Amino acid sequence: MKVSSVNARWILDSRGNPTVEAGLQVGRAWFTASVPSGASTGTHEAVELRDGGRPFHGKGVSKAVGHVQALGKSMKTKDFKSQAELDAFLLKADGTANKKKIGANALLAVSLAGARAFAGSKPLYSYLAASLKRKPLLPLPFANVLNGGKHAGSSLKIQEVMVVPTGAKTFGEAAQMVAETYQSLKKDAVKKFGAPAGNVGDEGGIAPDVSNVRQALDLVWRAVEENGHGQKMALALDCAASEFYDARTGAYHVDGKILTPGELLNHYAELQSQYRFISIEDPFHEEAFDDFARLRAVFAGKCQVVGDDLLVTNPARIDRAQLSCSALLLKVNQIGTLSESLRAAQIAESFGWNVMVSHRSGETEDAFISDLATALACGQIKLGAPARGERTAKYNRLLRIEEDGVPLARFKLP
Ligand code: 2PG
Ligand code: MG
Repeated sequence: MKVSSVNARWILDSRGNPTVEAGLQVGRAWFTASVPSGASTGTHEAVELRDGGRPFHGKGVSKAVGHVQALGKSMKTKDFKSQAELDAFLLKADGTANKKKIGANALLAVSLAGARAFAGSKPLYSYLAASLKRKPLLPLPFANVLNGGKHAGSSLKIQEVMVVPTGAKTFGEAAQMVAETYQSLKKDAVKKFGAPAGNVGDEGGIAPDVSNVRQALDLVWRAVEENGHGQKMALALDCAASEFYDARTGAYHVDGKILTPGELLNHYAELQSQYRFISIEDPFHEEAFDDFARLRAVFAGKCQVVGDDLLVTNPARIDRAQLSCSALLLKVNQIGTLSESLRAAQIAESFGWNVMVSHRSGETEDAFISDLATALACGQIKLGAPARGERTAKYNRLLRIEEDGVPLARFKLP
């Protein structure tokens, strides 16, 4: 791949903050990609370079954009043979362990645009699947229909209540089940809590002012059943527990209680036996490898334990967590290049874990992750509610991929 020109710009993300978009020109065609941004970020994520100062309340990305332009100059003398070669070039240019020199946001924009350039006129998912020697498979959506934590202004500490259409035969059916559930949920919440309960959080899920996760789960499950989907849908949680952990006392402030790690584990076990959720993400704070491992043992054969802030898509942390998790949450911007993200997935799979590709709470219209999850054939994608353009872009891309005859994954516990 000979790059003849590189450009970069800031664009707005779904929260109204600037983010990086890069474009690579190969021959006459331009290939672009943009970068998402988290709110409940893990301490060990690669550095998202922000300008600081007054513009955009410190969140400007003009330095990162400048770095892409500078990278572009040195890329023009090269002929990249593979994604691995491109990403190795990017990593060398940065040279730091956490990408603080050039910024993971700058590197990722180039890395993802590069993947599109390598794919050329082929659909991105089929190019990526071929390069991974995998048969494409559409992922099951993990749809965050009720937002809490840092993504909402309610009292709910648990960040995400998701529905998973485990019984769907096609992605179209899966998306329909999610959309029907979402509409009922909104109606029910407004009826029960008043009009503001229908307002949505950062990921498009409703954000009623419920004070504990039981109320949230009851509300969501009722909407599932109203549509007759009770046999074909399951629940899932992202606790994002670092956000309600008090490092000073070692306790968790959640669901109106102050709990020790052991009490929190019992709380989760009780909830799981009642609501049968099949996936729980970040149940403890981001350094709690041992508490994760305890929960994983308790939930074996019942519910996957997903590491997000604990793992930050980082091969070294995944290695350390072999007994702590049973699934990896894969976020490309946590690590900063596509090649490292793929390596993270491969390590997770070598442990027998599941892999869930994920969006961020701050997103753009770029649906790269839909192609990535399909190419990895990992079977799971987390993509928010079936509402708001930056979320529906991912659903809609998967609906279009389905027209190529790609089958839908079935849920399997690790
Ligand atoms: C998460 C994500 C995405 P954020 O915690 O899993 O749902 O949120 O992007 O804010 O980290
Ligand atoms: Mg998370």
